[in-house]
Amino acid sequence: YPTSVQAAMSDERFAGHEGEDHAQEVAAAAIISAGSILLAQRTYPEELAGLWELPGGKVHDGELPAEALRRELEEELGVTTAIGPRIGVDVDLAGAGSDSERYVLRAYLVQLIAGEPQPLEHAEIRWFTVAELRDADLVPNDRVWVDDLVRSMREH
Ligand code: DCM
Repeated sequence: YPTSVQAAMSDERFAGHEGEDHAQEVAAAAIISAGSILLAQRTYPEELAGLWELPGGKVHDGELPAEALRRELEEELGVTTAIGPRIGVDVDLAGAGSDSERYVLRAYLVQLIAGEPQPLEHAEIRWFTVAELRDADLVPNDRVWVDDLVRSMREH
């Protein structure tokens, strides 16, 4: 390679593309209304079936996270939504894919614009109060967000 390209290849920004920066995103929705949050009960895989989650899914190639989340909520709940700011920390998903790809799970505050939420791909959906959220059987990844969600629920 020419010297200029070699310099670029040894640059830490270049090296970064093969490491930390490469995680695929899973986007999840914190739908909060009248002090309650809408959670969905998973049907798969076996170890997560019956547990409650913030609905959402994988961001496809070429999609922005907000676009992906709007699509997933249309598919899963049959609703039109507006995606707001991030809430809570990034969660590393070890081996969420069938490949060796790394995934990071991120939550967003989401507003319902139109439609009545339905469990199109979940066993059940239900509105949880703060007390019910604290008591809920959440998927392990989502448990880290509970305090942030409660704070936001108390503001709504
Ligand atoms: N996931 C999660 N919490 C959420 C949404 C998803 O832990 N609120 C995880 C479950 C899967 C991965 O993200 O490992 C992809 O989700 P799905 O199987 O729903 O596409």
